[in-house]
Amino acid sequence: MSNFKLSENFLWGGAIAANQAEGAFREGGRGLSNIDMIPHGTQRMSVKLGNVSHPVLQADAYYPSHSGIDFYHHYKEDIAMLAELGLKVFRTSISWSRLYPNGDEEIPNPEGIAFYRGLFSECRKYDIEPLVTLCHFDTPMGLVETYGSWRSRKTLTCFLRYAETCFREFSGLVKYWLTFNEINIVLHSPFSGAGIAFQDGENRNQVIYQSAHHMLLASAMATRLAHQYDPANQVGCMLAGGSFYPYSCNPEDVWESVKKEQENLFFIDVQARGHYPSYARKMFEEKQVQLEMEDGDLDILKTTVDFISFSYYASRCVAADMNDKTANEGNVVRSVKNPYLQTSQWGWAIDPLGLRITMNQLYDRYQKPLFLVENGLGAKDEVKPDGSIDDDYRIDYLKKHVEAMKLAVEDGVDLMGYIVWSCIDLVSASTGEMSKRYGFIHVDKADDGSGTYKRSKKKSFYWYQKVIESNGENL
Ligand code: BGP
Repeated sequence: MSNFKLSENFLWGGAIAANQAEGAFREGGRGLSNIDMIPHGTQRMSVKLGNVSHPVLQADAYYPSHSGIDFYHHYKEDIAMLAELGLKVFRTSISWSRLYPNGDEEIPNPEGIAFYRGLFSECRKYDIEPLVTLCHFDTPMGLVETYGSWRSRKTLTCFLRYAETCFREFSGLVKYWLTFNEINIVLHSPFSGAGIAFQDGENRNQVIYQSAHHMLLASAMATRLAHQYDPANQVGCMLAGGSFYPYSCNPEDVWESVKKEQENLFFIDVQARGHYPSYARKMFEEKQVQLEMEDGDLDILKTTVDFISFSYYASRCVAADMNDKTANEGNVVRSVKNPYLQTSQWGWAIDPLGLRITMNQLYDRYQKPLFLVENGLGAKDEVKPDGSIDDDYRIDYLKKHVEAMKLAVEDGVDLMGYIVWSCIDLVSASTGEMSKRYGFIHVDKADDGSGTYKRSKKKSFYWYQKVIESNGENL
């Protein structure tokens, strides 16, 4: 156990995302987003991965994002509870289609702006700093259908209009921004990650990396705009983190882990360093990708982010021959089972030391402040007859990860803050379930959508309250 003390202005936080929490999918003038098209159940994966070329809403399917946890109507009550929890920072995202219902309008929807003004003002009322992601997996369906989402530069133009609206309208209320949540997830889950639905016969790598090029341009241009609007604005990129371990010390396995690490960090390399990495040429050649660029694109990419944010749930493990190993099921990033690690009920490896490793590696590579904006345990909770929830397993997971995080800071990593996913139960991004719960606050809603949406505090709520109060001393 470390005696090291975190700085007094360390940002302890909790996170949610619009698409998993707000619900009210057709209220306040909001348009449909890609996530609204992803059903719960057997069809989920094919839509999510982009294998359905033109997803449409089916009358007999259940779509968890349509109701979320109804944060849209509960936000005042929720923020009051988060203030009681002691949060210094609250991470959420803006639903793009609430501001631009189709995505390509000239003028934003005033009701959408009013909603987020209300939300961010509510945070400020309690001295909670909002950390806002512009695009947490949701892209307006209008842009998906009309332009093929990020494969078109038209989407980049629309995104910049949207980003500028956010910087203008929420100026003075928000100063910490993230451009794209887990930008590298576009490789693994293209439709949920970036609204990319494949058409027959396409070179999928070409589509993904061309779209990524547009997203990287969008991120750099939005960063520049944010700084122009207000020099106090700080903008980060966001990585689905977790180092890739080699399965063994066989150099073939080690080389595989180097390649996977590069593939994973490719996007952040551009956002943090301002240019395509040295390994990009060979990687594109192998994947038969030929990027279309316009004059000036490489200059645009030179605007880099202020900080590197990342999520950490688990480390990954890879081998040269993945086929003769047991796969680590349940995670969108392909990984083999690490024989040294236990897994969660959803098969995600539990590896607190992996957090220290990941943080050291990221900081060594980029030398920019890090911000851990998602860490937590998805688990089934039991509500006892008296209404209490004893989630000691969640406390145990978080305690070990906070300890590892503190050790990494002691190692010399510059870390702005630690944010738990999620402060309130919400819809799982991967499975669409409610029963994969992460929160300190329980929400009475089941996988089929039934429930009262009533909020109640779990045991972990009181634990995290003490952690924040003691600035990470009382674990
Ligand atoms: C990250 C996403 C979040 C969140 C989290 C937990 O990938 O940024 O949106 O959902 O993972 O994953 P899941 O909900 O699939 O358990």
